[in-house]
Amino acid sequence: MAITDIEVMQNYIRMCGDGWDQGWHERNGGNLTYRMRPEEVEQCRPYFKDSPGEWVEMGVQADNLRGEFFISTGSGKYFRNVPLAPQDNICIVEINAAGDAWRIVWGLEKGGCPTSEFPSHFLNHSVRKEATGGACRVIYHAHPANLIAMTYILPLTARDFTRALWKSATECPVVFPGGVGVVPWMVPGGRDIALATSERMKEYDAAVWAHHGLFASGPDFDTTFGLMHTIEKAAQIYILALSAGQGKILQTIEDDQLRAIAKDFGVTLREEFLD
Ligand code: 2HA
Ligand code: ZN
Repeated sequence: MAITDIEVMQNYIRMCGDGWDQGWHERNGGNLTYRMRPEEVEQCRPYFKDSPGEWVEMGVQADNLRGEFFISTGSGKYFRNVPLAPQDNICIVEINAAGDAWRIVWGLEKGGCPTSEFPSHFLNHSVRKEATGGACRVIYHAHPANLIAMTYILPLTARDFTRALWKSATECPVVFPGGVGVVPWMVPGGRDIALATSERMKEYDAAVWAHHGLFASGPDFDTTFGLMHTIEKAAQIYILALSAGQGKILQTIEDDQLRAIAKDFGVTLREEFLD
């Protein structure tokens, strides 16, 4: 028995491999964090280091994440390598009692620290935990090419992106009835982009980073991966249709058709995004 035989670790590792297989994680692109359930922490605790790492301040703070444990990809590590050598490419971090620092309790055996986007993940976990009554556990950042391409040709507003995506595939209004947020281009890795993203994540469960990628959130690995996958698939259809039609669209899903989907599937669309 090894820590990587524990179900939560297996599911986390599988998601990293799935993201690589989709082509969303060139080089060290993207990052994944999971807020562990207490029983998962107890399952993993026998494998924790005898002496954990030093506390490292994050530059951000969250009261509702004091004492939590997260699984995180490592900064500079490649998703491709996670299934091959999880112990060297991912880690488990503990958050301190003040909610403003982490320390490594397992993993990154050849050195390193959690993802460079840990401040963004951390604040997103905080606002999504609050917004979902504790249900949200996964924050996933990837670099899906078609969605990134859309950020060069559409106005960078939540309304424009949500409408374009909803109209690009019939399942979209059902999968993300609340729409997607948009963060303008910013320098990645720091406090400012973390704060800007978490502001969007108060309202949306996914946020586009202009010319960079997408943050998606959810209660479990399948739902979160599925949200990333659905958004990127819709973006691909949008780009394919515009490219094939040389910018001309002959027909699309009309607003009343979006309303009809919402009615039959029992979801509430963000009304201000409809005409
Ligand atoms: O981890 O994706 O945004 C590399 C990145 C930074
Ligand atoms: Zn990135």
